[in-house]
Amino acid sequence: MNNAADKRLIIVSNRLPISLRKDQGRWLADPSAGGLVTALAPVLRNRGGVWIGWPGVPDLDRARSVLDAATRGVGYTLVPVNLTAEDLEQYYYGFSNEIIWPLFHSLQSLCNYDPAYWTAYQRVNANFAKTVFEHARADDYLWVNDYQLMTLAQELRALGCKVPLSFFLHIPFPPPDIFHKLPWRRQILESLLHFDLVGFQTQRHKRNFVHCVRSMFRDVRLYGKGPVSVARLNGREVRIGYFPIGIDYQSFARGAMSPEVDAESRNLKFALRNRTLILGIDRLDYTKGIPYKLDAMRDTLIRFPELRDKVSFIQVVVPSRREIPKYDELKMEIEQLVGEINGKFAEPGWVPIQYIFRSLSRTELLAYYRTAEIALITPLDDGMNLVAKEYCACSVDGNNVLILSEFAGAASQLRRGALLVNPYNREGVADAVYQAYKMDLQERSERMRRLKRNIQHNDVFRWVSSFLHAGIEQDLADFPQYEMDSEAYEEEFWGELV
Ligand code: GDG
Repeated sequence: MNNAADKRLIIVSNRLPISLRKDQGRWLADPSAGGLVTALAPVLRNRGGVWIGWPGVPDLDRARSVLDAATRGVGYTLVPVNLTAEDLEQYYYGFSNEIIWPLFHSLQSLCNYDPAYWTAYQRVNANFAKTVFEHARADDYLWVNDYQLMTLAQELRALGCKVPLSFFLHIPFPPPDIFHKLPWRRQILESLLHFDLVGFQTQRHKRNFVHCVRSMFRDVRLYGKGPVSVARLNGREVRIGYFPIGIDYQSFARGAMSPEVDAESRNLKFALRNRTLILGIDRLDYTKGIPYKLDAMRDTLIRFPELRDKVSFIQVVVPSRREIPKYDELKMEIEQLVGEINGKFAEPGWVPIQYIFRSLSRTELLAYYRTAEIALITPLDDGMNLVAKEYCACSVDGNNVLILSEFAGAASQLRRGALLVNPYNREGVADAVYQAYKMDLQERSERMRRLKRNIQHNDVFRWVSSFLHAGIEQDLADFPQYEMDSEAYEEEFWGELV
């Protein structure tokens, strides 16, 4: 492998980092503003880079000229991959989101193992591989993102691609008892082992992957401790590591102090009549545990009646994947529960749960983060959960309380500052809400100080450089160690290291 600085970077993800829309018959491209793009854009610009993915519209030919213009705007090349309506239905909604998504979040009973989905998944990964191969040069470094593209390396190797290939999984990797339910388990593992580096969010997910590999490939040999290990199999070496994704801390911290957010936050406080705001923000997704959270809020109001009329719980649900029937059923379940709880507890001038079903503007989002005294983030399973980190970065007063599911990847990093809960334990969550409500200022400030320090230090820029370093550098002894709470916690909580 060459020096890291020599290599042009090619990022591959299901979606390009832009969203296309039609305005009065004309296509327009808006750049995405997520943390991943913010962190990767400067690297792509400095090294010269390419981002390959689906532009988000089925009609590729007409969108092509817009992409060329967007490429000039972002400073690196955007290369589209076409997806037909059938591809979208079977590869994206089907295999990726009706099989891998629930299975990898350990919700295997929600999987729909339709064999046609697998065929489509392989076909689309092969299409992606063709486009990548056309654009890759011998001295490139390729970074593939996420569960939609797990068989890409195998397809690229079959085409004769020799460039170093890295893969990062943003969602959890399940333990063997769950993973083995997948009818195509061997093919997926074999494909992943064609990458040179396979990265996970946490040590636990890395360990699950290693256990699955060991259980299926008896002659694999594993070396090394710490964030990155090496697997030797069939004469090849694959690095396997964990790299907890971070946020662009400064942009959230500064944004939360901006005059617009300040004004919005004041309005919000006024509207809530200074009641304690408990905030939940989640995509509409069954992994986020929203109905369990609502049950816990009901339990809170029953067991701790002194909180009635003293707290307002705002649950923002951001629309997502409405094409999948399970998501629509979930929306109805949430709305019914909100109705039931409000019907039972509301009083003149106070409604316990305010439910918002739409995407917030960035100013609104930051104002909610800043204003909420307590955040209640209780996914049933989550790769990381960036909302938890963003909430802390926006804590301008520095005394807000984060209640976090122990099954969010972020929990291993944030356990010392957050109140960790089991989202299935309704009473435990209610106790944590009460504890947060009662917590004195000194404890709140101390906890938030720890959280902010950790999140600021392990930001998204550090994530990008550590992942690139692990994929490109020869010597793993040079690998920067994460300064995290996680190691001891995961050892003790989730068993022995690999
Ligand atoms: C996957 C993994 C992993 C949310 N509501 C609004 C809004 N958001 C933004 C947040 C945050 C992002 O969406 C959500 O990120 P999460 O990490 O919480 O969740 P997933 O979308 O499921 O992401 C996850 C992540 O990948 C990264 O590796 O952490 O585990 O599942 O950035 O700010 N943004 C705006 N309005 C909203 O209403 N503008």
